[in-house]
Amino acid sequence: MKARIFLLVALVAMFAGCIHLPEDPVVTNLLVNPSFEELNEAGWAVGWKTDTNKGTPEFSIDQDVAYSGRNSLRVTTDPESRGNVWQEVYLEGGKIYRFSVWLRNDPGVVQQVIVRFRCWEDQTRSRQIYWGVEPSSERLRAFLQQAGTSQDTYISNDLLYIRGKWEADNTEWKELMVEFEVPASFESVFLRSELFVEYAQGSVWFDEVCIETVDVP
Ligand SMILES: [Ca+2]
Repeated sequence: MKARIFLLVALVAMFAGCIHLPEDPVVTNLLVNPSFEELNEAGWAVGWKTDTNKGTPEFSIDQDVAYSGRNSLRVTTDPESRGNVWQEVYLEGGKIYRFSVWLRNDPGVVQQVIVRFRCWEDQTRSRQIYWGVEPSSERLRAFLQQAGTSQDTYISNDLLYIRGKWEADNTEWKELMVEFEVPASFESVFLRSELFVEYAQGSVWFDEVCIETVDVP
């Protein structure tokens, strides 16, 4: 009997040990409120900010449309309007990151959906850090070759962009994604990810935005 109890205790201890193995794969999203589920008293998503670049874009949380959870972010514009919703995070040097977002748009309209990435040395934004495609100690390196045909990934004026490439209906959820490397020459950098909708007639919904580290091969 004692031996059985000992065996049982040993098995429980082993099992408990397995549960807490540190190498369990866990996706750690650096963004706050990435699925737009947490709302403030005004009904806006905690952690996200907006910029109106031109005209009168409308920003709201849609509690009837979602890729995951119950809510999504909705941006409604017209051909004269341009705006973006953004959030900032610190990234560590010597690591590769993946940004991804799910989106869909109104049927019957041509959409202009863009994600722009801007980076600074720190939160004071005293020195901007630019993007390139070659390994460099002074620039973030973007990996522009992406699987799938529903996006263009490019660098313009030293900034990184992903653009939805479709021009017809996109009532199904699609994913935009890009990976990039922060060189080890930086201890850390401060990144702003901006979800743009510009000069489109209608609405675009965003959900499940993610910035996570990718294992270096
Ligand atoms: Ca959601």
